[in-house]
Amino acid sequence: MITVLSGGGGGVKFLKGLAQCMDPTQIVAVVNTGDDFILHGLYISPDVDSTLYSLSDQINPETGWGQKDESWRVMGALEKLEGETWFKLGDRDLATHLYRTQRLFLGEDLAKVTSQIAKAFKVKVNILPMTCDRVSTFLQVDLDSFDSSQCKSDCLSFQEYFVKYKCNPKVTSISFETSCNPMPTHGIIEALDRSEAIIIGPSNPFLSIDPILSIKAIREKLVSYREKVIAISPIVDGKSLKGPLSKLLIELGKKSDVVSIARHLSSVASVFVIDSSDSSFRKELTDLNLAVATTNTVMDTETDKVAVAKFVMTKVLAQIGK
Ligand code: FO1
Repeated sequence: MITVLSGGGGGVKFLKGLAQCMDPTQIVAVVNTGDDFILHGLYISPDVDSTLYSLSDQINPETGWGQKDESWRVMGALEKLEGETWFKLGDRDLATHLYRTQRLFLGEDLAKVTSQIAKAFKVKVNILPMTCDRVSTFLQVDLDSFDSSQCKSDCLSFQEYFVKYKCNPKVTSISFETSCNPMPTHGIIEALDRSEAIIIGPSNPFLSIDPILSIKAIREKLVSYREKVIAISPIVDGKSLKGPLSKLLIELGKKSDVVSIARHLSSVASVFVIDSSDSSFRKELTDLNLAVATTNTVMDTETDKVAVAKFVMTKVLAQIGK
């Protein structure tokens, strides 16, 4: 069994490759829900949905989110009503949010609803939302750094920061808000115990992985299993391929390079997979008590995804004696 910690984007690409090079029923994906929010009264879980859609070949390849062959009639009608259309929900995608919201309303938890959607989409990987409790990512931002005339507060929800303000605000800090002591979804701790390796996918460590690690029981398990935790770098040649990671690193006072990412994850991971273009940082990474494996980590095509997964499952697992 292999457990992968993932957000949307790079983590999902890695999972797609992994599902093609091992028995997918032996993969557990622990997915970030810090981006979840309620809009139009609907519960939306973007990273869970990107994982479901990608593993069932339904993802929109152009955007990397939402479903392929989508239509936008509801958004068009909503625009006419001058409703909120900054977060685009396609007609087919809306069915997922309607279904999830209704099941949650009837008392089922997020994990159960996710497994029902996975079954309908014929996804064999076990997708577990990191928690069924609410944990929400918030970003403290500098209001002078962007057009904030419509902005009511300097504390933005993840989707306001990411989609509404297009990652333009300068971030000063990130927090994970919850009203309880969030518990890992049932099955996560057992999966971490039983897994040959735990892989931190190439997702944004601050926005996608940290929310998962904010759940005390998960972080503690990773620290105790550090020897079998492998992190894949989301940085290639000193930059993030997509998304605000590079900009965020600078805003948080760090350098945009693999060393900053490694430093951030070195308490929970012992092996770091980096792109060949960053191999000159090997010495700095080994000084952080990390074993380093180098390959091409860019996953543009299905072949690339499988190649990265195969590299991790053969060379890297051998490196940790599995
Ligand atoms: N991202 C955007 O940049 N613009 C959107 O309008 C948008 C809509 C959307 C709808 C459903 C969904 O599951 C994801 C959506 N995303 C959109 C992506 C989402 O904001 C991010 O991918 C994740 O939250 C970050 O991993």
